[in-house]
Amino acid sequence: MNAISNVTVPDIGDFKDIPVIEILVKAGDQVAKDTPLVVLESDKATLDVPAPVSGTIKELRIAVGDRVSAGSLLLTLVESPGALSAAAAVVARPTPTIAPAPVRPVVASIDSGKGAAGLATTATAATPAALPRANSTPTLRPVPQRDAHASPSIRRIAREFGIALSAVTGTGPRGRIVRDDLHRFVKGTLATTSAPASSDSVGGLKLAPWPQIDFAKFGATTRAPLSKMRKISAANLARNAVIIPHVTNFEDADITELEAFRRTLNAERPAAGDKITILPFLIKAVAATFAKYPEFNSSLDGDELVLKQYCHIGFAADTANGLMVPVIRDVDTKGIAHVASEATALAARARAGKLLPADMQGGCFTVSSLGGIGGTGFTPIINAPEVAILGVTRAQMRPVWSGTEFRPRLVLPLALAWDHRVVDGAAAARFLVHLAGLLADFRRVSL
Ligand code: CAO
Repeated sequence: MNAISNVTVPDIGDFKDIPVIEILVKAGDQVAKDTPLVVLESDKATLDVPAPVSGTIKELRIAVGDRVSAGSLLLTLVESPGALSAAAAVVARPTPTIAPAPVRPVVASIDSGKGAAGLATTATAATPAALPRANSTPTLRPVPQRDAHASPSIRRIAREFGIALSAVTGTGPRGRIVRDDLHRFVKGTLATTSAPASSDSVGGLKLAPWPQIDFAKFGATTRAPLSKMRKISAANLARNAVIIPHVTNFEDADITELEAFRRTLNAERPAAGDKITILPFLIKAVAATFAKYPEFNSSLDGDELVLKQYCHIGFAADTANGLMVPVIRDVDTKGIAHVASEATALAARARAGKLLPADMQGGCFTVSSLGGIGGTGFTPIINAPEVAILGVTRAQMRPVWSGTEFRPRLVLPLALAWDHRVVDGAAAARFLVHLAGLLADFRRVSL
């Protein structure tokens, strides 16, 4: 038969008749030695009463709000025959991890006299490895309340997880932060899918937690898991959107002549397995524009700008698994038909899920074309560490004023999103005007 211990308030010096502000366990919970059981609060400090021995909580003898002094009975506990590690112990409410409480032993406080209990009172309490032995001299060192109102165990968990308590809303008495508040905060932070681990890890920004909504309150819903690909691209896109100061410039390119040329080319090569679309012309025109504005073919690396002597251009491909960006290498050395066949092959492999990591690496710039689908404009997110991206939508015949008359022209809407840390608006406008000029008269690409 295992021994039953009465866990009482240890000798807490001058503190008398102080309230129980939180009970961290319930009957039936298994606790390891030093697991915090009850939190007391005096005028000067918040104090954890840890388990003096490992065991199972039998009966609680106090309630939140009760006032206690040294010797007051808090709960009864059935001692475990063997030592129960903190990791193995099941505590009342699931917490991310609960390490043994840092203990500053006070006095033996269980009637069975088989152990000693202590109070953890400071946010800087010793780690378990550094604890005094159970029979060492009892001490109690209350410290003044910090800005956030929380018990030592809450402070310790917050420290372990790098949670700034000032960011947590306390729902306990007088705004005290209790475990449920920490759980809610961690859940909310994890739910911000954009944040890799915590909101603080995104460039030091303190983002508000993602809204927790019970959608079922508003109507029927179903749930579908995100594909692995979508999760990866979501994290990258969110990082890029948050960190890069994006600006987007717009321009229209008159591609009437280019479209005629494209049709001629396709008519000349009926046996070719792939059709030449506008995409390879866009990719070649970007490569030619790099020659004039090399800062667009660069990447930020700390305080330095890496200017690339190569020209690898990626294009966004819409696949069933989400967006992928295969890269065509050395675009500046390849002809239109070559770029077109590589784009067709890469897009097919992307849709078949057969791209290799190397197919998506080394890009200098991305072209994102929604022209095959429609739309009049959009502002794409830069594919870091590139410094700009071109968004293209559907070309349309429009009446364009020539100076003497309106003429029907095929107009291609372009949007250039660029990183304002690297380039300025004037440079971006020049880049885009030059690009549009090349598309209007493609012969100039070879100049
Ligand atoms: N204006 C008018 N027509 C266009 C056009 C444009 N800007 N772009 C393409 N078209 C036409 C093509 O010429 C083709 O017409 P035909 O069949 O009559 O020849 C048709 O639209 C379909 O083209 P496509 O989309 O299959 O081929 P593409 O080379 O233009 O694009 C690819 C290939 C892989 C870029 C495209 O299929 C794709 O996946 N686009 C989506 C990219 C995306 O999702 N971007 C958003 C990301 S958010 O930044």
